[in-house]
Amino acid sequence: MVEFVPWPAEFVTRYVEAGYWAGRPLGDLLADVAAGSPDAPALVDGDTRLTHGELLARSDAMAARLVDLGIAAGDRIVVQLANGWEFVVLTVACLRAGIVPVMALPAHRHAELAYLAEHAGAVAVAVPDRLRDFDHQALGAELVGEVASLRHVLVAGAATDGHVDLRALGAPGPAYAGPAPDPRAVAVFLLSGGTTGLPKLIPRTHDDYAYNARASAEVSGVDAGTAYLVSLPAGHNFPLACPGILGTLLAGGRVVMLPSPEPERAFATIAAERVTHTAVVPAVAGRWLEHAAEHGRPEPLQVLQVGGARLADELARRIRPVLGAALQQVFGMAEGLLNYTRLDDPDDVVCTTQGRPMCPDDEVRLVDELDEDVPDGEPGSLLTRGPYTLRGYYRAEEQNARAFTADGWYRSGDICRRTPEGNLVVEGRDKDMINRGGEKISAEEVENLVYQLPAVSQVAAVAMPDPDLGERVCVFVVTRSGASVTLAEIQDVMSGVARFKRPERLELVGELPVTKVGKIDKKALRGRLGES
Ligand code: J2J
Repeated sequence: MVEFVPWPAEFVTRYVEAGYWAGRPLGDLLADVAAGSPDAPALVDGDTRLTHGELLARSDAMAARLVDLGIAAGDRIVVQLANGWEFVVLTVACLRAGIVPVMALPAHRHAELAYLAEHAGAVAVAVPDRLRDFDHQALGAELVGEVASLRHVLVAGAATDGHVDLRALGAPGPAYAGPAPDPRAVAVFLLSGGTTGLPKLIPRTHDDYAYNARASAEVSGVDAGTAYLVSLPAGHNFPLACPGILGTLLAGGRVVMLPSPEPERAFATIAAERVTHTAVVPAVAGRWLEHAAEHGRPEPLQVLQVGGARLADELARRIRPVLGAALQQVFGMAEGLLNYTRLDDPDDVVCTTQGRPMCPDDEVRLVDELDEDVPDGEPGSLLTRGPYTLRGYYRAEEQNARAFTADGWYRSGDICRRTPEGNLVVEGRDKDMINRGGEKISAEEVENLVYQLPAVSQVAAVAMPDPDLGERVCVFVVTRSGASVTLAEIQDVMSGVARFKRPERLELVGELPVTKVGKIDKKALRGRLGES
């Protein structure tokens, strides 16, 4: 079994007794649904349509073939797939056989994938053949040459060079008949939003993730009649399990996969597939509002979940009138805690708050710098524990000492205020992260990369406000005397990481401001950006 920081025994007892942890692996729960309504539609990707029975059969066939390849329960696969049926079948196959997917993003490049494969000790990487002019299959081959544990490249598309054809693995065939995984074991690894130089792995167990998905489905009104559209990258926690793919499948509903949230195609798909629910980030909600104002509503959409970054109140208020769907704000994190506005909340709550915890046993504290609770209504830094919130990142003792209190509270780094009726409003953050349209970027990671340039003496990455994406990355740079550096050179030195992390503005300065304790004063730097 993969090691992770366990919940203390008294919490385990509490979560089991309250019924949050059902003691069933996710794959078994999905099999129950398939057994109960085998002919109900489960998955749509273009012309590919699978019922719940067919989805399970394909996943079980894939699980059997993965095992034949020598991939065993507890082994890790780095998954970097576009939103398509292969993503869902592979994920379910892994859940059935206890193989643990590490959820990477299509935007990731060599640096992230090599690190993830190495850190997780992955035996395989699953990639598209090509995507947006990038040869993922070639990158996969490179990784196998570099990372000692990696043995297989699984390719969704035209596999070459002895790589494994993922679509063939998912063709109907003999089903996996091995043991089901332990419900307390890790089911998937998600990636942390990133405040450190390298992304951290978030272990989610079968018990906690199944609860995450089931309870989310209930809170967002997802049931057997739901058609849920996935247009955010499927490996993100939000579209994967809040309620996303897993919550919809567990409820007996139908999942519709689309590679991007581009409004024209998304609206056409919503109409053609009778989509009832979907999830977007605020930047996408903004584009959908613009599109709808000109071309009409995305009918028959009923519920639009918006989360991942702060939704401006003005935008929130336009959603129902312009898009014709109920808004549900989601303030979530891959580490666990999910806050939702409820579908029967008054408009004011839905449009001006980020909701409240999903579970009665979610514990939330808002604290000051000394970890003392702030008075009611005052902003404080959010600490949380609960039945689906991790107790530690995977193999990250040093970071865990900083990211968790001694008694197991996770420090989310978000500054929130609690309204008198108990909803949270996100007011800012005290973590060194940039939130570019919902994609999280660690300032430290950017800085480490920029320091590779010999001309750079000092660098600070900060969020610059942006009308479309909320924030973009700006770097303030002090060069060595006589040296110079350009934005193009900085972007170039970052060519081995996801494009969304690359700075989009460079400010050359003579020196960086420092705080009283001698740290770079990023607040002052952000202030300067606001002025220009
Ligand atoms: C402000 N900040 C928000 C919101 C997340 C559902 C929804 C989102 C995520 C997610 C997720 C925010 N307003 N509504 O996993 O299941 C910022 C906070 C938070 C961080 C977590 C889900 N919703 N955020 O965004 O792990 O700073 O998860 O701590 O990617 O996003 O990022 P991530």
